[in-house]
Amino acid sequence: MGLTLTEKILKDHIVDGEFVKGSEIGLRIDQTLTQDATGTMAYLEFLAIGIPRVKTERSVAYIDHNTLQSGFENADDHRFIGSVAKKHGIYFSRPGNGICHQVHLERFGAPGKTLIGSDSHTPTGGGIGMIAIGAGGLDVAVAMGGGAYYITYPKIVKVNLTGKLGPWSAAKDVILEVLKRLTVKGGVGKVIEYCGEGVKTLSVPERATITNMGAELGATTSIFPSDEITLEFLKAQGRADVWKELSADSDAVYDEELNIDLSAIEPAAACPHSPDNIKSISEIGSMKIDQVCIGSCTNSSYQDMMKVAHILKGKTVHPDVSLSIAPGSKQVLGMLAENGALYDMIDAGARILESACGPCIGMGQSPNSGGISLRTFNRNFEGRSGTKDGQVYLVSPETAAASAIAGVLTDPRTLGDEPCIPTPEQFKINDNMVEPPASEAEMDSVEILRGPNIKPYPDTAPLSDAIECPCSLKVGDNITTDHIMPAGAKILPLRSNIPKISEHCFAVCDETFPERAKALGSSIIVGGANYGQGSSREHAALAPLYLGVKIVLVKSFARIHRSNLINAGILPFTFAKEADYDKISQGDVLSCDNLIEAIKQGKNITITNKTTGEAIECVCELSSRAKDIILAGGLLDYTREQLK
Ligand code: MIC
Ligand code: SF4
Repeated sequence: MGLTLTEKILKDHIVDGEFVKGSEIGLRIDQTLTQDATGTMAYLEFLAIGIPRVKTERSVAYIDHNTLQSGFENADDHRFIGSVAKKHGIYFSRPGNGICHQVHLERFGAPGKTLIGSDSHTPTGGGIGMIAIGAGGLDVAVAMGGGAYYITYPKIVKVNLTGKLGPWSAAKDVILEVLKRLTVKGGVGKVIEYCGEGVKTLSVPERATITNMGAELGATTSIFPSDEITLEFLKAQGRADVWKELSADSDAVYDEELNIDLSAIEPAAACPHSPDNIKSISEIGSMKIDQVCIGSCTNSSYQDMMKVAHILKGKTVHPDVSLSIAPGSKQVLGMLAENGALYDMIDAGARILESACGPCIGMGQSPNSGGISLRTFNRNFEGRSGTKDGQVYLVSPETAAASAIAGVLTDPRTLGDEPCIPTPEQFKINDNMVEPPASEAEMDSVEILRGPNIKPYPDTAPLSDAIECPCSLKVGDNITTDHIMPAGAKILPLRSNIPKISEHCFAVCDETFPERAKALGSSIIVGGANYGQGSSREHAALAPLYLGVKIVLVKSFARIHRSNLINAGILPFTFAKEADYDKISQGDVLSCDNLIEAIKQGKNITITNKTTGEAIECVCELSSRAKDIILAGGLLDYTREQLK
């Protein structure tokens, strides 16, 4: 029986566990990436593990999220990360060099390699045939130290692409179609593998847009084959040597299949407030808009920007619209400056932002009250833009630029002939903003620079045998990590200070939560389905840990957040019967005992609602490694024990 592409790469990298669907496998990790918003914590954890030099083939620390320096905090974090990188063998991509996923694709990624990154959009690397997975900072720290990264052996979904995109339909519209069909929960426990004749009609940046936003499906990752188009891209990046051809065997067996005819794809938008709330542009109609933001790791490639410049050339942004553009990397921005496309953008009235995440993570450009914002980004969760009642629509760069001129949502197919923008024969290569690490001989003399806002990892303790405490918060379905631990310009600078950032925990749902949880000392959170979707930020587990949360009991979890809870030593329980969700109200006192034995033996656990007297059966299925992590009080304690 033939193998899927995913299986081929996993087989090459498995170091622990059995190659059996649904079981846990440990993977050797070739490359890691971090960004600054998760990076400070990841490097504090790396230092706490105590390994002198990274053991990966390539580890890169990017500065791209917290680039708004309105106080000392972010600048201090950047210096800290830079100093750890220099000392411990990590390449350091300086602020200004670009968004981690875009730069990694351009300069470091390689087909057939494994990559984990402390950012949920790490699957962007699947655009060149990598198994690239988003993970918590602690998992990345362990992988930098040479430890395996553990995933559940995934189901593999074949997306069979046929045909060719019509004029002005974009890769973004393809992934929006996949989201429409599979929803934000549809990818959990799965790898999405793209195959079929349509693959060769898509350039690398187009493929990367699709794998990037596979994160919104909840998928473990997404991947494209590595073919002659991948080679052309890598050649143009001066990196043909890392190319190898990779594809699934013709008789590979998949768990699920989906067919997409590219020629039937229409320009579409994800409507507020979920990336799977998809409508076609014609269905929504010519809605008046207030803001357009172009950029982010989903849509900020050279080709995306050239299309935008072509649409803006000689025009003026509509007087009622604010247009901002953030090219994805220094390479992209530099090439636009050199060929004059940047002039066309500026001349049309675009506000050019630095090559960083910016508005995507609420770092500036929050829309006006109730404002309608079109964004080429990947997430439109409530409040993420920084404006609580902002209405964010996710669209392609083509739709965004056409609408910025018209002042209303506009189908780009009304623009006439589409320009042909091929992959450049040669990208402009200058890695002067990537600092190599110190040599082994020099590393001891590098000093780690720690600012006053950088506080240690919260205290942990081995699992207690009995827990009795109130439910401090009850929330519904599809709670995102942006609900649990919001980001944005005011809160992101606190990422290195868990006590401080925890004061904002669940601010989107209930501002009184942090104080209440702290006063209770220990408590339990109850939630609905797909709890913790979205970002990889382990702060969504560390802030609850700091606030005394012992158990999170929900209908179902998103993958990365569940791992982050386990890594933080918080018990991830699910209801054996979903209807039991109704048996708990906020404030009820919940109790369970004999936990250690139950966890060790993988038995269901009964929680008694002491307020109502009702019994609630809970499931806590853990691999044997996850059991040991939970019993030890979290991954940090577990790893330290292992190293002893
Ligand atoms: C995001 O897009 O939500 C982020 C900000 O990139 C996060 C990481 C973070 O919270 O720092 C992600 O996607 O993992
Ligand atoms: Fe940055 Fe936005 Fe991409 Fe997250 S999704 S890495 S915030 S650009």
